[in-house]
Amino acid sequence: MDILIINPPVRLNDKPRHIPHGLAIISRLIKRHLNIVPTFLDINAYRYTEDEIKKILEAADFDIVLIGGIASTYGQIISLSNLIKRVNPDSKIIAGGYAVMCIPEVLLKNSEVDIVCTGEGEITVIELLKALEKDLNTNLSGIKGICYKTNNRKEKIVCNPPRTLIDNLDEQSTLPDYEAVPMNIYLSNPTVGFGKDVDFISSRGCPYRCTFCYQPWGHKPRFHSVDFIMDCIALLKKDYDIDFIAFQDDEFMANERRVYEFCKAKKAKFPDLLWSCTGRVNIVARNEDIIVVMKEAGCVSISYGFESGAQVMLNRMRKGITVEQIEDVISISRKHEMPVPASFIIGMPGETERTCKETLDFCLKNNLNLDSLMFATPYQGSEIFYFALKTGRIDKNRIHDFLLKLGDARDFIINLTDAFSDEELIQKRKEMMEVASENYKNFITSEEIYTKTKNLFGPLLEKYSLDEGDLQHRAKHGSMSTF
Ligand code: B12
Ligand code: SF4
Repeated sequence: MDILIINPPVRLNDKPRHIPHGLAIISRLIKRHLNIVPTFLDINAYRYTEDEIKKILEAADFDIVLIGGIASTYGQIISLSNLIKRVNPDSKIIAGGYAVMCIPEVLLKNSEVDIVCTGEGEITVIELLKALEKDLNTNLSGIKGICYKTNNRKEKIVCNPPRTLIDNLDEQSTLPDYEAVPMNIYLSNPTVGFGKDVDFISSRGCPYRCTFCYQPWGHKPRFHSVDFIMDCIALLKKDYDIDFIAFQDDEFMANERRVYEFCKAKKAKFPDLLWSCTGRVNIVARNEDIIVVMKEAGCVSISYGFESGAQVMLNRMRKGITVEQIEDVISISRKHEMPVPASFIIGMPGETERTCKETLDFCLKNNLNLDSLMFATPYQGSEIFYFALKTGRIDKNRIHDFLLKLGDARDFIINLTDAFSDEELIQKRKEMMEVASENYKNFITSEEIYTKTKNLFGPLLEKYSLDEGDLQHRAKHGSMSTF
């Protein structure tokens, strides 16, 4: 059985920076459990043209194609699946990942995809492939966690019961198949750090319930053990000589005890490796010690979602933090010379002129720029997605058309407020960003930013330089320059 795994492009206006973890995990498991070496077509890394993709598809007659990605890859999954069926009409296309798992029927009705994985892939994909290996048209009714077309008909879609989440990530999942993806490309385009910077996911799920966030992995986070993470770092050091590891977990700090354990082990085993992670305001605000320990263990950046400077908006988003806690985190970070990479959201339901002013005033008071001010975007599966459906902002009969528009949250696609017109909201964001940026420039000079960055990154800063694309990426997404 010939299997093709496709990683569709993400953020075409930027370089490829992020390993496709989900697909690479699946690749390793296929090798392990089916003894098949799948072909990995990383369109995101290589940015192939349609003609090139067509030639690759024509050169081999794949039986199974696996494709998946984050929210904004919905349109790519559809156009690629149409192309695959034109070239290999008998192949079976299986899709998964955030883009499709919560809207399987919409995808199946509007594309050539045959089967959608509606949850974690580890167990489902292997069971499914074992069944299809015997017969591509086998009966799939016994396989949990999938929706599929019966008799290749879009109007005959069946959804089997969901699969429960795996409970032991170390045992039931695995590290990504680094050999399958072009690590040279990913490692030469850093996300947060300098040098050979790799991203890593060490847990799944998040205890919080922010209304703009899709959280299919539950509110009881599951963690890889510290031993597992250390083994992975050892492998990444040995095989790729990495300089930096960026933890992209939903909430890396969800278990503070694990953070301490990780810092201890990391400091002892890989003292020179620098790292960054996701964090949460309420945790750092009440536990200053954790930032000290993390910094001592080589952490150079904790990224936070501040989201708003208006308490009423934080409450509406169910963010579970206060404006005072955010201020505490800013002063704690500055005290310990850590950057403050924070992102904000404009245009959540209930946003008004007044709440925007409160956010801007908050940034001016606390000397923050607003480089990462995102439009509230109802990505599939989030609570605001269902709000947009309920209020008719997304037509329930045209969900597919809406999903095709999804991209970066810097691009306006929908208005969830009652107080602003579309144009007013776009203009408001622009004004807020400009005023905050002017103020920030008066607060800190670029020389001071360089000195602070150098204190954190040490020799790495001299060993590697960032090109214009990296600097722009950092200013937009990493905010490493916000001290
Ligand atoms: C890294 C990351 C990115 C990277 C890109 C990653 C990539 N290579 O594609 C970058 C930084 C570019 C990014 C950007 C954005 N991201 Co992002 N990102 C993530 C992050 C942190 C990790 C993704 C990941 O690797 N997860 C780990 C793997 C193991 O999980 P997985 O991919 O889901 O895979 C499992 C299953 O889904 C399944 N599976 C996956 N693929 C397939 C395929 C098949 C065939 C099958 C059968 C199964 C299967 O099996 C896997 C193992 O169980 C997640 C949050 C998180 N911690 O997961 C957010 C997340 C995916 N991003 C999200 C969003 C909203 C965005 C943005 C739109 C935000 C923005 N500010 O603009 C942008 C999109 C930009 C653009 N223009 O496209 C949301 C998506 C919500 C949604 N409804 O889809 C998430 C979930 C964060 C959140 N909780 O809100 N992101
Ligand atoms: S935004 Fe962050 S803290 Fe909120 S639910 Fe999502 S992962 Fe958790």
